[in-house]
Amino acid sequence: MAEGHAVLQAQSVEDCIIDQNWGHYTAQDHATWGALFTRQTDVLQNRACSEYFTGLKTLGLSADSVPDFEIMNRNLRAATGWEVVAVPGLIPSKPFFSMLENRQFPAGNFIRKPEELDYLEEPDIFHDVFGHVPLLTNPAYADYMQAYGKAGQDAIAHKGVKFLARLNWYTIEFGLIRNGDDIRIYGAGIVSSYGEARYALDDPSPNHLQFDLERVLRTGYYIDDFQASYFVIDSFEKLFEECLERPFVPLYEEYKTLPQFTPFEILDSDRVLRKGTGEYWKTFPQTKTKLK
Ligand code: HBI
Ligand code: FE
Repeated sequence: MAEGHAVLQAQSVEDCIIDQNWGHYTAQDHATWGALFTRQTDVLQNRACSEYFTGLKTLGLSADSVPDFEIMNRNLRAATGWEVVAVPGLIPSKPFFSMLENRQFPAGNFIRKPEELDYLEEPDIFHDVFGHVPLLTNPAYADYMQAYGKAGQDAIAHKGVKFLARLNWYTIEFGLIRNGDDIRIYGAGIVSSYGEARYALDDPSPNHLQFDLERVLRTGYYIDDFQASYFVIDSFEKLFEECLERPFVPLYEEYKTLPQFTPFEILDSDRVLRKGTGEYWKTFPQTKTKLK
């Protein structure tokens, strides 16, 4: 997800894409991938949604080494026509959204250092590929991501990127989904985080609220700490119907004039699936960033 600072300034898609050059990864890089992969697949047991594990298998990812996009893309293209392309890091929103609209997912080409195992500012290949790509094998989620890219172009034209970034944050990055009677993780930011994968479901502190498009578009977020509230969708099909089968632009105009919400509050209009204790944010209000 984009909240880093070193954004490449290239505006065209071609100028953002680089060769992955799989041969450049060192033994340490492969070992870091393996350590993260092993730890995360273990902590995600009974926490990540079944669609995620299906995607991991379809892609053929393993702890053995950093994935080679050439090989991984054969499976991904066959599943939903998506492909992963390598980028040096965060890229401007315009080429980013264009890529998504063309079923191209930009993945950071670098992997974190062993001392950064638990948190890093900028999305690396582990966050992008382990976190985001498995669900791109799911047809409904793949459609959602492409429609999100398309909506991004309109958002740039109508100064609505702030709202769309919230939809990205509370679904693609930190979304929860029903799996039968259980609530499971699908957001890449949680899937790729050892701490948040446990906190989001096991810790009594966060609220679990039924996803609602207007509520999400009007709810800010902090980029540098765990969420105070998570939004739960019923399915990727329903997420797509609820969000992207209607024009967004009028919503931006309307919501700009209305009060925005914080992730701490619960509104009378909220469908509360689990009211949290809020304990985490009482004792650890460590956010150094402003509400987005
Ligand atoms: N660049 N590489 C990369 N990855 C992202 O997730 C990303 C980005 N640039 C912009 C961006 N995300 C945001 O503008 C959107 O998520 C709103
Ligand atoms: Fe991300």
